[in-house]
Amino acid sequence: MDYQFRDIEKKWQQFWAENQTYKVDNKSSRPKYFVLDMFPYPSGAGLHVGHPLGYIASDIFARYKRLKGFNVLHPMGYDSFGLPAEQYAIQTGQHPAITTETNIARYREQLDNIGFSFDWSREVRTSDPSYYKWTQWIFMQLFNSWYNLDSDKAEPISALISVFEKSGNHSVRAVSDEDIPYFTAEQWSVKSENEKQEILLKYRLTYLRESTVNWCPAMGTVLANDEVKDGFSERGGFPVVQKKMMQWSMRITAYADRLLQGLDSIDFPEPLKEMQRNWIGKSVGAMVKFSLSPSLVENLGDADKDKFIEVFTTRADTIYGASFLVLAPEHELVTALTTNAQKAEIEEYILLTRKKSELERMADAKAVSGAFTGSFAIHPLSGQQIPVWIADYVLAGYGTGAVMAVPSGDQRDWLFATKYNLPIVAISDAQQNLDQQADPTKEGRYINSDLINGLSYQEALPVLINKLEELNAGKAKINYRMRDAIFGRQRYWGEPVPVYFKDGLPHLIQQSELPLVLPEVDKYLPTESGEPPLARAEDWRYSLSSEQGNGEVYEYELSTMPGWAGSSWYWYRYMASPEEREENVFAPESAINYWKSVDLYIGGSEHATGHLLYSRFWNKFLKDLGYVSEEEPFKKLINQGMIQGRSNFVYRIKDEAGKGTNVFVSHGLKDQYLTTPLHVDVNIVAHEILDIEAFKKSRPEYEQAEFILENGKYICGVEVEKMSKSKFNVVSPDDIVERYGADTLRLYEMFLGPLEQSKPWNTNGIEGVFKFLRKFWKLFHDDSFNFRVSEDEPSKAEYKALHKIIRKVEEDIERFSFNTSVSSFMICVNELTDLKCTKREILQQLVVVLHPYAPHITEELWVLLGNNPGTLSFADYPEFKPGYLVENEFAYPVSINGKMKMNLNISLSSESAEVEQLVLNNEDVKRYLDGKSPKKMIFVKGKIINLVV
Ligand code: ANZ
Repeated sequence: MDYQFRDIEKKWQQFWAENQTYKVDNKSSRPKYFVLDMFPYPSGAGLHVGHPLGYIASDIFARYKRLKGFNVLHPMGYDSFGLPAEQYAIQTGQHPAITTETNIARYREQLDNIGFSFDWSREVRTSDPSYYKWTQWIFMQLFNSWYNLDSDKAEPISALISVFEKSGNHSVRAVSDEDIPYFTAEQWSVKSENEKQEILLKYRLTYLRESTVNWCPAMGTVLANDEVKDGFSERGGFPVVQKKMMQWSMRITAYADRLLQGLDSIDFPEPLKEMQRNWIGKSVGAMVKFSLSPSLVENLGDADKDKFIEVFTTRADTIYGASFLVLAPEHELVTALTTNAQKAEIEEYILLTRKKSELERMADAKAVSGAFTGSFAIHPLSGQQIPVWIADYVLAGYGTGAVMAVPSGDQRDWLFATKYNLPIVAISDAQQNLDQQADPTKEGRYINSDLINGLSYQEALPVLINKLEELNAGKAKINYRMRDAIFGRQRYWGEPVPVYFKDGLPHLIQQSELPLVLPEVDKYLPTESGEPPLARAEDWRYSLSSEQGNGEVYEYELSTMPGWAGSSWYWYRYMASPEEREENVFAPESAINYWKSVDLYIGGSEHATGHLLYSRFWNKFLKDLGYVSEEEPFKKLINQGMIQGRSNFVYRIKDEAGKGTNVFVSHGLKDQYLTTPLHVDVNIVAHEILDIEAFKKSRPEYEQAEFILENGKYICGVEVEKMSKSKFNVVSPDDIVERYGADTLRLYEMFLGPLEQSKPWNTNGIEGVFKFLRKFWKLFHDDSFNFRVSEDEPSKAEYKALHKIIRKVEEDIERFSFNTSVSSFMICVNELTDLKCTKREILQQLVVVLHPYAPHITEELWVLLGNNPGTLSFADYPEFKPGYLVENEFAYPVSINGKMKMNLNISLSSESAEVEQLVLNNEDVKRYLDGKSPKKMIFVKGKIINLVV
């Protein structure tokens, strides 16, 4: 039979499902290997051909590893909490769980059609209570932990309480809030329970904090920075403002250094590591205190009297050039420092700042602006009074939210000083001309103070820091750009936070009460008073059990966890077999001990700093508590490129008034007219030629359309853009599978180019790949498509073709170079076709080599070859034998007196004497020599033979 891909693919997909072929065991004599894909959010649009690119690559790798004798865990699941299902719920009233369920069913069908070797028995859904029970459990562990800088790890909060009871908090070195007063053991012991809880909250790894957030009033929620674009929400385009709110936060900053160090031990793409390093943004500098001018202090209220302005600087060496201070407009001292005369100006500036996002504030480096508070501070070394300004280029959340401005050293400070006519002080002898800012200190020698005069940058820095420490006016300090991560959204479709409030303080529910299940609500919107949707749920309250209290009732937390919660640990959930799932996922003897970490992770680069940092953070935390064994969750990561859409255009002619007519001109002639390009559905264009009849039928208004053709055809324009519904360039994998089969789709997606590269989808070459599979099938069949193979011993050439591909595919897969294998398969099948190879010895091994790429056709042929019953998924990858590739004969060019006469095939193992015999006895050589006997023979092995007559 000819290649019947539809029947074959259906048959094998069914076989794998019925036999649970890819269900993996947590006990095996084989070495383990964990191949993970970034799990999808099941959106309503289904998969397009870009989505499976990474999944195909990881599936090839997983199948290959099985053939290489590994016990392979290759699971799939759904990141199923998220905004789109909730937006849809708001519009239609349909419960997001139902939308999610429908979308998952559609995803599953699409994934099944492509023949992935997933162990579906381990599927996860982050929105499932049995799953988010453990997300909530991790939240509880974080709440119950603090970060001890002495041991450099997270420890139980109970250990911290013991320290407080014994010796107060003087000796505690923790990553915590900064405003914790010192107390002794006695002081601790007399604190009320609530006072104690308040203090502990400042140490916990998840804690409540007032933070500035992107608040979208129309959506009633806080948005992440990457969900905001130019002051509007990315989804929906609603205005976004900055607002202060009490929020759950995660103390990821405690792990900043370990997140940096860990990068050196993992195999991630270098650009991605660099993005993480920048995101973490470690900077080594100093904190410097500027006290407030005495005249000002008199006017301050009691609470502010002992205050000073603290700045963070990486360039303490430039301190003698600090000629003014700049505070972020949100800085807590701004109100106190503003004089009556300056009040109006400052308030207006603060309002202006509120409309800008942080990104805009950083981007506006050239157009600096600000306002004077009217107050002065005192330079800690020179004792001079310097003015205090506010400006939006200073960010509230970084460092201390205040800078010492050094116009002679810093570009923005220089622009600011120039604009507002503030003093610019040279700090090094290299700075003669201060018309513009120039880095002064790298080569020059310092001036301005006996303390550092004549010193270089390297010499001055420690001297200044020592001096500041001595005066108690500063100290060395390492700062990180990274902030603690906000961990809450005023949304419905997310994990409830397992917390209730008593006297305004958060308390955890009992572990045995997990999961805290998401309640039903009448609408998915915030309440009229602006509370999150959970406030609508009836009886969303916690009652203490009888052992804990006497039935008092408390309010639950109303926000839910952010999108990244469920994905920050999901790979551990896959490690548990379905039988183990009821047990504690993180129990010491759990499957985590066996699988340990992910060996290969494939996914998109858009998760470089979000998901991949949060996951590394939670992993390190779980390691600290002894729940997991590895410091890093993912050993190796590959970012697959994006498959872009290839859009097609038609050109509608405009009339003189600029209105569109119903006449369309072909691409090559369009410049002769005034036209508007319109996207046209790529599915009615083949090789850039428009299917005119299909176009006319596509919309009623096109029914009467007229066309100006070139050479009788309408040629469309082409452009590469993001694949999206609105651009009519979406290609669904279902259509490709229906037309050519999954094996062709798999090979073709790999054939498109290197995995890591982005590339446009283009079906022009897909026929070639399909033909290749038919030709491969034909190798096993005679002209009437009867299956036949011969048991004869293969020829050397046949062996050579086989072993070339065995080696090539092995090398390619190990290097994740999947596209190069596909072209090698084509060459191999062409060679074997030319050789008319029908030998089982060759073809059976070739089937195994091709299997990871084209699993269905190879399974079918494996059975036809008589390997019954079963699957070749666990066969052995053929052993490469270099002997077959050694060229053991060489066509020596034979020259007589330097003139090339002919070629002679002689074994490469033959030595001079033997070669001489062969040459002199050769009939052709004899004829050339014409009876003469050569004086000598020059012989270079593997190169030439020259006879000197
Ligand atoms: C004086 C100075 C002189 C500075 C000089 C730089 C150059 P990184 O490396 O990114 O940590 N800075 C501090 N806090 C800031 C904030 N909240 N918003 C905006 N800028 C802030 O940069 C640290 C430097 O950025 C600090 O060192 C401070 O300016 C500024 F020739 O202090 B520098």
